[in-house]
Amino acid sequence: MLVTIQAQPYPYVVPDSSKLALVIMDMQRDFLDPGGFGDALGHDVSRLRTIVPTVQRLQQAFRQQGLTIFQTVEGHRPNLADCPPAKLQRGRRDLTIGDRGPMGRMLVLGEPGSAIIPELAPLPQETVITKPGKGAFYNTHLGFLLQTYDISHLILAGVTTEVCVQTTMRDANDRGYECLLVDDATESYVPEFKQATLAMVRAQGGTVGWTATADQVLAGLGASPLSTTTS
Ligand code: TIU
Repeated sequence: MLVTIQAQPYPYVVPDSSKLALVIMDMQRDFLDPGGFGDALGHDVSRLRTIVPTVQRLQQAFRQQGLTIFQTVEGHRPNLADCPPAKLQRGRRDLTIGDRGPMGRMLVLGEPGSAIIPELAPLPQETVITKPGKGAFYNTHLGFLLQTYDISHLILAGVTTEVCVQTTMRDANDRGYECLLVDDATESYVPEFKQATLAMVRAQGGTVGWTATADQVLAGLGASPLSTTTS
């Protein structure tokens, strides 16, 4: 099915919906819940919760149409062998990666804080990419899986807009993927960083890709913009 989404800076056209994937980034407790990594960085994590219903609507629409969904989680092995010292030492806070907080060791895979929030829990057949960096391609299988499934168009959602989402979108763009960032399904701890990222993405005729609202994406998919979720 041809998909046309009324996006900025101009319509986003997907030749066939089978080539499209939704990439939901890092909606994990470490970033969204009090006591996690985002909190330890000194942020008000409640800001990020506001997008959950919108991300759920996208997730539900992709599921209903049988389209591909990837989720990502930022986290490291328990021995932190995949966490470069430069990343470990960054932040200069009391608590850092690997330290024990109320949700277990921060940004360590398998700990409670590394879990995707229950509202967006993946189905068993959906792929979760664990990643040691900010971008979803670095040291992961994402590129391999996108090639395997012949995906060329990525719809991005999740957190944080200017860190993991933007890094991934720029990297995907350089790799030849056509990327659209859903502006009300991504959020930042710093509102102006989100707005700046959206503006940068669509500047220069879409130098990194497109932006659109979730309603515009759902309308393009032929899904009801008003569809709600029961979970
Ligand atoms: N997922 C993601 O964006 N990781 C971060 O570390 N974000 C910050 O905003 N620090």
